[in-house]
Amino acid sequence: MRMVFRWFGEGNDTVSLDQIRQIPGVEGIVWALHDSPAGEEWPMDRILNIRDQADRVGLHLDVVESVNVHEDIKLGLPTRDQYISNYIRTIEKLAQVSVKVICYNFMPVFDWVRTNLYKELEDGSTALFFEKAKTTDVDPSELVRTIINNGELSMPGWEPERLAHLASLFELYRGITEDDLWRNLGYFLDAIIPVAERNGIQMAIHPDDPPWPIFGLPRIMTSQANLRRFLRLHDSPANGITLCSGSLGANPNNDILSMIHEFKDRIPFTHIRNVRVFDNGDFIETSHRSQDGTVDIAGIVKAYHDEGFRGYCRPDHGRHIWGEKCRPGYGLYDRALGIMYLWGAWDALERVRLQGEKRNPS
Ligand code: DNO
Ligand code: MN
Repeated sequence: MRMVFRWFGEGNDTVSLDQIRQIPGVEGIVWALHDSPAGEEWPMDRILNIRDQADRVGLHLDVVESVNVHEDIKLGLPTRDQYISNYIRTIEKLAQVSVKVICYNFMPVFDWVRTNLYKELEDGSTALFFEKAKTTDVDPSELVRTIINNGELSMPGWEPERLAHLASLFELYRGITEDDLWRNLGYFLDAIIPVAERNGIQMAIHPDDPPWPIFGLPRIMTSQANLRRFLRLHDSPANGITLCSGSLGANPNNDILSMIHEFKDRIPFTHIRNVRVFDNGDFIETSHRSQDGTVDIAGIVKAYHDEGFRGYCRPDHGRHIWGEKCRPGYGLYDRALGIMYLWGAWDALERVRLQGEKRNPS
C-alpha cells in the first residue's frame, strides 16, 4: 500500500507541503489544477510548476484527483467531442510528468454533497453531515434559490458564477435517465481508455457520493453490481476504480470487503474513511477508527492486505479537531491520525504474515 495525501495547492490549502512530508509514510501528493474549469486542457507550465514544488520536498505526483468531466460529456451533447479531445490532451500531458493514476467522477451537476459542513460530534469536533430528507423530492428551482440565498445547503467548490447556471443545467438534465448516463459514460471510456493505455496511466472513477440519486438527478456509480457493469463497459486494466469506503459506505447495503475481493485488480487507488449511518439514512463522517463509525475500516485494511494491495491509498475526509481552521473535511490533524490508524493496522498484519512465513518457509 502506497500512502498519498490530498493537497489543493499553494494558497488554496491550509496544509503545507512541509507538513505533509512529516506525516509518516506519505510518499506523494494527490493533486489537481483546481481552478482549471472542467473541459479545459490543463496548461503544461502549470503542471510543471506543481511538479517543481513537489520535487522540492521529495513527494511524487503519481496520483491526480480529479480531472473533471464536462457536463456536456455526461449529457451526451454534440459538443462533447471537443471536451473529450481536451481531456485526452490533458492525459497525455500528465503522462509527461509520470502521472500513474487519474481519479475522476461521473456525477451529474454535483460532486460530493453534504447538508452541513460543520455538524458537531459528541466530542466537540465537527464533521461533514448529510441529512437525507433535504435532498429527496426537492424542486430544483427551489434548490437553486436555497443555494443562491446562501441557505443551509453547502456545496463546496460552488462558485457564484456556476451557481447562476444551475437552473439551466437542471433543465438540460430533465429526462436524462440512468441508461443515458451509462451510454454517455461508455462513449467517454471508449475515447479515453485507449489513450490512458498508451500512456501508462490508469483511470480510476470515484463512486458517487452519496451513492444514490439526489435532487432528482440520476447517479450510477453506486453499488457493487454497477461497479461490475462499469468495469465491463470497457474491459481494460486502464479502466479502474477509486474505491472510496466512505462514499460507498453511506449505503449500509454496500459490502465493501466483497468489492475489494472482487475488483482487486482494477483498484489502482483507494480512499479509506469512516461514516456513521443512522437508521433514517442520514450520515456523518467520523474518525477512521472502526468503532467510531459504521464502516469496518480495520476489516477493509485486512482485505487489502490479504489481496497484497500495491495501489495508492489516501485518508479521505477528516473531522475538524483541535480548533483547526481548514477546508471542510481537509484538515491536517484528523487525516494524519487516520493515516497512522491505517498504517498501524497494516503493519500489524504485515508482522503476522512475516512470522507465518518464518514458521512455514515455502
Ligand atoms: C469524496 C471525495 C470526493 C472526490 C471526488 C473525485 O469522497 O473523495 O471529493 O475527490 O468526487 O472526483
Ligand atoms: Mn472519496
